[in-house]
Amino acid sequence: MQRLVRLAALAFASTFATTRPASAADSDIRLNSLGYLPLRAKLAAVSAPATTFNVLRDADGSVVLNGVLSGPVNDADTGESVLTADFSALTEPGTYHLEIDGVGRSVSFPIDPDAYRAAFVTSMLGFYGWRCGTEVAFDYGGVHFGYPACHLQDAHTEPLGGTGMGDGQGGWHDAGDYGKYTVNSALTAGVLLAAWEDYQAVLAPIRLQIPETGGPLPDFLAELKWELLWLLKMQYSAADGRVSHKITEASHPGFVMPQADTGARSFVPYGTAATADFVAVLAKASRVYRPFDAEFADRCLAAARVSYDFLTANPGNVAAAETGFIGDQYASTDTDDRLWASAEMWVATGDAAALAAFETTLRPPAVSVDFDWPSVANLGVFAYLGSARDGREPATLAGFRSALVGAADTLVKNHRLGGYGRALTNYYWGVNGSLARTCMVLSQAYRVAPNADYIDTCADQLAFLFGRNPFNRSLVTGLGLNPPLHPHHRPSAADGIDAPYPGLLVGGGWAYRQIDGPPVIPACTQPEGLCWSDDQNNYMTNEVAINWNAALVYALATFVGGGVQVPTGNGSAGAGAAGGPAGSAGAPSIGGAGGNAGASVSATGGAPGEPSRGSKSGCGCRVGGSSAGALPWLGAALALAAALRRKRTSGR
Ligand SMILES: [Ca+2]
Ligand SMILES: [Zn+2]
Repeated sequence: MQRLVRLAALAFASTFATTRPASAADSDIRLNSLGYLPLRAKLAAVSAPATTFNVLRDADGSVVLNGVLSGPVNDADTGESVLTADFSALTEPGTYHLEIDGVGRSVSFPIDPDAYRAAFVTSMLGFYGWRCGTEVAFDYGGVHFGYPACHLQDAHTEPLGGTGMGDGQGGWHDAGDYGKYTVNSALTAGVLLAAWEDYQAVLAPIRLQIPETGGPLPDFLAELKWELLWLLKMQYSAADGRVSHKITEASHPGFVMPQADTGARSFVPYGTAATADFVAVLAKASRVYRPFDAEFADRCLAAARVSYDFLTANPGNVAAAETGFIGDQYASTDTDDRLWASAEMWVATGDAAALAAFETTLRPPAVSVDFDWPSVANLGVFAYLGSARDGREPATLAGFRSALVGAADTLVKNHRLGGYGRALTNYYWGVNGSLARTCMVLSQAYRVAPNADYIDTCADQLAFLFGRNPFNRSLVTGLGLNPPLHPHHRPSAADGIDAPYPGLLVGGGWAYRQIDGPPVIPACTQPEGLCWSDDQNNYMTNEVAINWNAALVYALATFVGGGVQVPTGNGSAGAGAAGGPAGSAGAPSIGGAGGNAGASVSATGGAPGEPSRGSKSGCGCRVGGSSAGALPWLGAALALAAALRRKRTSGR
């Protein structure tokens, strides 16, 4: 009975999946519905008893690989007993599905050297669909989306001590709401700029469905410039480096289209975290845009310098005064933000004082496996490590390199613990974005120590987000198998179109408290890994946000064009892949030594300094490496900030 109900639901919902049709499939076989890259690990989760699996070619029904399921793992996050099918040895491009005696068949999936390009393009379209202050119009899946220019009233300057309106038009809406927040905007743009720095060779020629396509900038940078131009407007003036914390109304509007949201919006006073993030991202932008647009690069760097000078002259943390507005939105103490700013100013200019500020404030290990807007020090470390400049203190440089590799090793270890390959062992608001963001740590670590496990672990985070998860669903609108239909996103709800805006990653499950407001959603009482619902009112698990999408874009960019051309290593899951009659020629040997999927799962987490499994408080972001207590203030700040993030959206 349960099986029939689930199949019926799947058949209904799969009609909305646009990447390819999902044929009849058993929901107990969960895999990356976007497909797999020939050289990367290929794992599926099986949540029903079985012993062996077959991989069949769709075209002729032939068995191309068979293997023994590994496990089971008692997955503490879901309460499920989960087996793993490892078919990494299958590298021949084609369309396939799994069949498992006593369980059924999976959806069909491609093995394709460029399996994630379309998802990358659609995830960038998600940003276009967030644009503010301009007409938005695009087509996706045969549906037209869009709205006329919104929030042209941005914004009142009285909270800054001005009179009347200043120019705060443009940028992207932040999430499911229409606010524009400097701290989150800068983190988002910083991650996207990093994607460009790391993968520009493959991203540069990609055309996006935006008005600027074909112009002087690569489309990726054109979309991002829309946000950077808005950020520049958040600085008080060219002579006053303080940076406004946000533009919002006094409270969130209802579920209306953006052009119908005509309440008074204001610049909210500066905070030093917002000011430092502004410095960091504009210094970074000055480097990235210089080859294409020197005038814009100069403008970014000049603005960054004015605000950096303000910060060095005013070393104390100043929280934005949000009196009269929703309080504590993206509130974050500024230590990590100043670190990021110092690192980027040094990389952009060679400023020795900025380098000294970074090296004397942040000491190794201090690389987090898990970071988001409350904790941007990692971005400073990545900028520091990635620079070609001379002058770094050798022991500090070596220490950060070692810490970065240690953090990546922790992520690899984590992703082998549970049944679904998550590299993080904890849950909190927006953790889907953090799963994708682990790809930044893994990719940076790969540059220091080229270990194929790092790239495979990143790929497995995408697998989770696109179907190798307990829901057997894609968690990104408009993409993959049975994607979310009801995100907490005002335009998706108010536009009268059934399909939601595409390319948006939902926040994901965690043990949320009761959600106030009609209708009340009670606290989730299931295992935490199951606490997501595709419910517009469940903003704690089903909202969308620019910082999560930026992480998704980075993760997908890692594999556009196939990514690094190294084969997956041994021992990724321990499946006893039998020699398939076809498709496995030339594949690296797998299985045997080093199997991990059957390893015992600790319910309490690993060594000090690693995330504790099942943490239910705060962001759960911990400092990686060998010294757990290196930065006690950072953990406290992250927990506090994550708690405030909850406050940010409560009472909607
Ligand atoms: Ca901070
Ligand atoms: Zn708007």
